[in-house]
Amino acid sequence: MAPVKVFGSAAFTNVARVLVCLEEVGAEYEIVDIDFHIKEHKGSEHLARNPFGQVPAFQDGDLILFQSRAISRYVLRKYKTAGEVNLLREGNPGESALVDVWLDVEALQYDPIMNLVFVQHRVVPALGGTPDESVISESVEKLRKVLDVYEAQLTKHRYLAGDFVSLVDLSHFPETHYFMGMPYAAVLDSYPRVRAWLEDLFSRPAVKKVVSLMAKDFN
Ligand SMILES: N[C@@H](CCC(=O)N[C@@H](CS)C(=O)NCC(=O)O)C(=O)O
Repeated sequence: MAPVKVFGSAAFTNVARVLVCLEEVGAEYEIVDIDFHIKEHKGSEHLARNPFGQVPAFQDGDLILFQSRAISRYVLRKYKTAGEVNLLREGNPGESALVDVWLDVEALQYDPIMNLVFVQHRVVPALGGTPDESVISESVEKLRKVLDVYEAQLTKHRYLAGDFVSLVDLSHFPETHYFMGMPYAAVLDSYPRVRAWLEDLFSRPAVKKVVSLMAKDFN
């Protein structure tokens, strides 16, 4: 069977989210780079895969998908029987609902804040601009409020959705990986449970593998 294809390089956080799921389940996959310098992501071939002209896109035979969290769910469902991995907790309606809840928290509360900081700290200077420090400090304040909630949840449970690792935890790693390399990462020191959770997350072989792919692509 031909390996599934992921369109977009690992350095993009939304691509890395899909890759870590593929690594967790041990699926064979091929990364197809999309050249942003020549605006390949806005070309008709890529728009047929992702009508918003973004990465990732994903192909499994005739099936084409976009939206990293939807692709991640597909990957985890498709390969669920291949091993012990049960990162969606399907089969247990309560646990899988908690995975949905906390995945929404990641997508709607955590990720937008992290993305604002990333854009100001890394993207704006790379494009020759000056980061807007007020956007960064407002974002870090908002992040503290989210981390207060995470710290409370991780005091009750080992992982965000409960006492089981899930897509929720994995989904946090790409933006957090970049954030941890920034000066603002010191904010995490006020949250010992969050720190311990991140240590656990970043010790996973699948996460380590994708971190190495991200570093290769970023330079
Ligand atoms: N919600 C989408 C977001 C995808 C997204 O924002 N991708 C970025 C790269 S991480 C992108 O392609 N940006 C280029 C653009 O928006 O033109 C997902 O989860 O896949």
